[in-house]
Amino acid sequence: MAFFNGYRPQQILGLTAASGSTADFAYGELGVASYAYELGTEFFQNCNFFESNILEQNIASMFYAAKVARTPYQTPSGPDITDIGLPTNAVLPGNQTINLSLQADGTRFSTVTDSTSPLENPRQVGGVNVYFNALPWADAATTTATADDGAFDSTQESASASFNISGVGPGRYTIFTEAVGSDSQTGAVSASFLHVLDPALAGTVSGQVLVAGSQTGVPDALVSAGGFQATTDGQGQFTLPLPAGSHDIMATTAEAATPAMNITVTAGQTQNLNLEIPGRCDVFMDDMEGGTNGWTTTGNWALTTEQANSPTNSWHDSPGGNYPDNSNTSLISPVIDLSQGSQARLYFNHICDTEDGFDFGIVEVSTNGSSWSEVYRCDNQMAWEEQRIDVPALDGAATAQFRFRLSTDVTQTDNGWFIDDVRLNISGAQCQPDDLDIILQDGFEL
Ligand SMILES: [Ca+2]
Ligand SMILES: [Ca+2]
Ligand SMILES: [Ca+2]
Ligand SMILES: [Ca+2]
Repeated sequence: MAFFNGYRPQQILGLTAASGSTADFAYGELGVASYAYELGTEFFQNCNFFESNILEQNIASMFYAAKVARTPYQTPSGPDITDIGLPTNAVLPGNQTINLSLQADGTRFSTVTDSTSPLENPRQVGGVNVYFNALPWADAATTTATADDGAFDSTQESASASFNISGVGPGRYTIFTEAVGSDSQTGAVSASFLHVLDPALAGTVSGQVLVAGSQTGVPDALVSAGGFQATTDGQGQFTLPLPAGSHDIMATTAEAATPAMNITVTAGQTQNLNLEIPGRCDVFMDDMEGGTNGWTTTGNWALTTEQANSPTNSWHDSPGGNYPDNSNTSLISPVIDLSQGSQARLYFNHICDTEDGFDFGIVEVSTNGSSWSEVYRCDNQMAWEEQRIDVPALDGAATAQFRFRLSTDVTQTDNGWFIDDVRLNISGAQCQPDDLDIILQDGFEL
């Protein structure tokens, strides 16, 4: 569970003695394995901060806790299935093969209880099993996957499995899959739906996902309508059977999304649909090597060569020493026009060398230069790291700004906050297809 949120796993006594808690009751009276997540940075957390930071950091861990609840002391040491690839989760009935591509990962298990040390004790993946519409422990028929590189002999493996659905009638089915360690310990069960549609009541949408304004197909894009979805192939092509009727269809990549509204699907017919994905572009970018570049500051913020992510400069709140107590100083971005921008996202690299739990680096955004909303905070982070923060509050803002504010308490100081390689990245009409900086998805650049 700690793999997902980076929190430190420990007995509750390691933090504070708390007898009579719900953990005591659940374990003592009911024998239920019991955990508490100590969430957040304050007892009364700001709701926006909770939703944009704490929830995002923890939801995957909580899903995992639910997935291993049946055998919580055993299952987590087995390898996990990290991806179930299905070309489409909706098909028409018939004698056909369903192909799955699966990723298994044994590196998430660790006995390290110190959140800053590397994980250790990875588990070797010994196999991957697939079960059609039955849980593994329900005497289900097993389909054994094969390792894509020929052998299950390492801690991370790609595997493929296929099974035939001849004779399977219309309905919604569940494909369960689990990885097995080389020590025979099975990991958490993961699942995906397979919809077998009634051919008398279903049609098909088929087409291509393209980079806007081009003929370039987008591979591995998700095309979805409600719970029905297909993934594009290497040329951006997809085929998605859907129930007859009107559908809002969405094409999504890691970086952008585009809808096609009110598409009518007619039973027994195939309809062509191409979807154009808008590009993304940087509207602001600074590696701190070209002077102040429109930034303004309060307090002692200055360009420094003490530390840098890109050689040789970064911004720093307190050059030449530690920050003072009771600091409240900011590095403020220039005003940026995002009136035609959407899905705004802020990237920056930083060292946040502050007193753990008491002094904070805080990122805030504003659309008017006077009221600011917190979107991120850090403390006690001693090495350079890149942060990516979705900042939807800036979408469409004609006068968008963000700032890095150092806030410290009454005692104990540290070196402070270093900021480098900042960029503000958006989607939407502001990014024209002929823009040289369009980035469609990681590793795919025009
Ligand atoms: Ca292998
Ligand atoms: Ca730099
Ligand atoms: Ca302090
Ligand atoms: Ca300093």
